[in-house]
Amino acid sequence: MAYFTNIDKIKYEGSNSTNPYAFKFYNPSEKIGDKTMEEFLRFGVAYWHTFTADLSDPFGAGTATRPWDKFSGMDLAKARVEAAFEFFEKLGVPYFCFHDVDIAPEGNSLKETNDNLDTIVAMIKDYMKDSKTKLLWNTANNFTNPRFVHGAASSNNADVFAYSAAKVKKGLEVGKELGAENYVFWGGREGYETLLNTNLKLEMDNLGRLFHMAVDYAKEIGFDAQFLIEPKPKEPTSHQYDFDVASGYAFLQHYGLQDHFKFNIEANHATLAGHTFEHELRYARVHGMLGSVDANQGHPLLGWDTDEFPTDLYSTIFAMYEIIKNGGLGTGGLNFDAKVRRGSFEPEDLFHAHIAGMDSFAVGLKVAQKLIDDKVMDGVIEDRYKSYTEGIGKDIVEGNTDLRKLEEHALGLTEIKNQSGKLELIKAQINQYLLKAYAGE
Ligand code: XUL
Ligand code: CO
Repeated sequence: MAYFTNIDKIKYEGSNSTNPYAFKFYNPSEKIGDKTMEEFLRFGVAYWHTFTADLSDPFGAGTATRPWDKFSGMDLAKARVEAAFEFFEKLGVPYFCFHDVDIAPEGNSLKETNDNLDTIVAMIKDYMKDSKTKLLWNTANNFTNPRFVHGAASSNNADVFAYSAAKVKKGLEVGKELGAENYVFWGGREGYETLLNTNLKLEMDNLGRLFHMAVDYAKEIGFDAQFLIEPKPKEPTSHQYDFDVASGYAFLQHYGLQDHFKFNIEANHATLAGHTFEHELRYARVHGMLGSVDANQGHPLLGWDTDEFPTDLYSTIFAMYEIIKNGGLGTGGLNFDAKVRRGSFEPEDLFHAHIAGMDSFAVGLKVAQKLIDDKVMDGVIEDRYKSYTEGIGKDIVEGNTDLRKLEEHALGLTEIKNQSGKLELIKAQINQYLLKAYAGE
């Protein structure tokens, strides 16, 4: 059955197009540097926001009108698969992502839940045979059900630890079955509400234990997806253990897991942690830990995870700068972990939202590549740090000095000369590059 009957395949029509169902900047076959846009951007649709969510919020009921909502139970799950593959095809996206509970309803027992999953996974596998859309990643939702009230792998209750482990085990099997290129761990409940009743050390140790078991099991079943941790500082917990990339990286190193994981970085999680999106990307990149991206944006006036579709072009430029410098995302991609606003409740809005996000990242890619080619930031950076390429600076970075020698150097200085950081010049140049890209220059 078709669900988006009034919408044809979305094509690239260029920046002068007035067709709302066309890409204005995302031209999949256009070469940027040594890759096509499609190869670089590796877009993914988030199943939960696009096919499962009803747009409810803590203050009000769902508003979404979805043609598949006339079904319920397993029929609804099947209708969503049909709708999803029609959507992927029409949008021309190479990837999708899901949690276990997004694709199949939970049963009355774990066994029944797994049976439901098996049925839908088999259906998805069938659809994937005739589709170009692949699974970027899957994950276990170990946060929604009331059993996870005190956490999942970090719960005080060992039975809940076991239940979480069982869901991760099934998730790895499903990922293998569908050829997932990555497997994500987002610890929505892996944190605490208050320290007053929390054994922080045991909870973190247990989280480390679950990750080790997952690494071992994936190896055992021959599932070679890249494992990804998705940091978020808070919400729903008041403190999440994978707070940001820096604390997540420390965690991985402490538990000897750093060779088995990379990070899935979400823009809105970065801003919740008090960082910019590009800070998290840079931090992961320079440590060789940048794996994938949840592409969205927060609202500057709201202090929670609003998961808006990414339309801020400065943000997409700075993100793509990091991704290009990383040599791309490897097996990762740009998953739209983003939802249409509660007022954008019509099915068509799902297309407008994804087109907006894809076009915004296409502009980001084009501008970032030009900024890199012309060394707009890199030239300034090279120049700012040139004191480390000769003399005492060279000795410092090559480890040929010590405090005594440095004191000797400092005592001999008559004048210390600093130079401008040129921030306003760089910002003006970025604007110029952005506007030139609009003009197609
Ligand atoms: C929640 C969030 C999740 C993860 C996957 O903030 O980002 O949807 O991406 O569990
Ligand atoms: Co996310």
